[in-house]
Amino acid sequence: MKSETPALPTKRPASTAAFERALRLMPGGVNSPARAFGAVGGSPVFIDRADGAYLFDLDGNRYLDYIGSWGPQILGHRPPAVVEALERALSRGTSYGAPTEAESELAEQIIDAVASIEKVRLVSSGTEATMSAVRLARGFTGRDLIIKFSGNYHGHVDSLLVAAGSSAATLGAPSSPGVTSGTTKDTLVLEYNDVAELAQAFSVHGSQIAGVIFEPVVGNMGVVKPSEEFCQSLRQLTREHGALLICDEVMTGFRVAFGGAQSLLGLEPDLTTLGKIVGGGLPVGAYGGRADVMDHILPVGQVFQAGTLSGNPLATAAGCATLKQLKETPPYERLEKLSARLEAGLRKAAEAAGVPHTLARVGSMMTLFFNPEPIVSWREASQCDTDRFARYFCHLLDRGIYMPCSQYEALFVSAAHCEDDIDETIAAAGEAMQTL
Ligand code: KE4
Repeated sequence: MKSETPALPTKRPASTAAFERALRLMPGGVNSPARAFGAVGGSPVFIDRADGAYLFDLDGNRYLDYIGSWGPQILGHRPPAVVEALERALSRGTSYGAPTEAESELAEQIIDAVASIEKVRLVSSGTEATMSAVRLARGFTGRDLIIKFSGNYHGHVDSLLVAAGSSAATLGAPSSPGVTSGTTKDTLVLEYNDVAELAQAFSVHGSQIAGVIFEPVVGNMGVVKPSEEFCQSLRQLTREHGALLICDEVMTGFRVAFGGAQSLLGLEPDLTTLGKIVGGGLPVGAYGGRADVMDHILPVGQVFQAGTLSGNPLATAAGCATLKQLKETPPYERLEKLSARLEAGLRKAAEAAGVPHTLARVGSMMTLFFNPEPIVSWREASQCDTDRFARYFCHLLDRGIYMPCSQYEALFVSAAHCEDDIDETIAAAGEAMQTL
């Protein structure tokens, strides 16, 4: 139901004061650089609470939320079923360091949803999931080389923090200091969608490649879709050379479809990594895939991975409730309608203002690029007009529309958004475009 149109947010004195305090305590005043507003300027908005499609800051301003916690909140904030599940779990305790049925429940839901996953291990973040999957690929194959792609972000894993996307690209640290050459010598970085380069890499290094990790729909250089030929080559070349194909679905899992991007692409990877939605807004990551590969993980096999809070009772309760709701009342058709409406409106707004742009969307994740070229890899994504993006972002924020604060991120529509919210966003974007 549409609430009253928010008054334009005044300046955000309470957030500004909170940021000044945070700056004295934490690097950049944040616990993840993606939140630092580094690419858009000004002080980050400090959130007091959230509900449905909305965020509310310390100054009481209301924002339509298109970050959704960077993906997890596909149902919107505080969905009743998730809140109730958390309250029930909390009444029984918070963490035991011993197995619980909830972990088996969540594992079963993941295995049921993602056809290529026969066994799964729960961890506490997407980074842990990708780090573990890469270690497993190396342990299973006995090989060292891992291929990743520029602009793909797989969390802050040392060996994968090379030409990384998301906030690493946003803040100019795609290859981070502190990651040694010894760590990254076994990481080959190729261009996304470049089939010839991929084939060349396998012709030269094929017998040393443990695995290829990629985003099956990229969210971390903005949204970039894989070509059909690229997907086919990834699967064929890895299979031919005995390397594992790792689909990093931390963002796309349960987002673009209940079975993830792989279900849309008709792809059967050897391993899949998950996060975000699978925890319903609480810390859950997961990696899973072929049972013969997963059984190389300790204590069955010899590849080590562990975690104090892996499968945490509160986090698994939120994850189980979220996946249960996504399965029983799938929001995907509604998300497609709302997202298509938003896409059409943003395109029209940019065209009306004569702003050079392209827009890429898969389901309820999309990116408006301030670049007229079709974006198929980091080569094009890195040429976007990020200054223009920053002005666009700030204009929308001042009108109560909270977009991801980087050109190299996806926006997310949630099941809590309604047509009026979309139309309000389009109107504000139309205004913003005229000022760019
Ligand atoms: P986390 O460790 O942040 O849970 O997951 C890392 C990760 C792995 N793989 C993919 C495809 C991802 O998108 C991510 C994390 N995504 C970013 C946003 N693009 C998280 C936001 C942040 O870093 O604060």
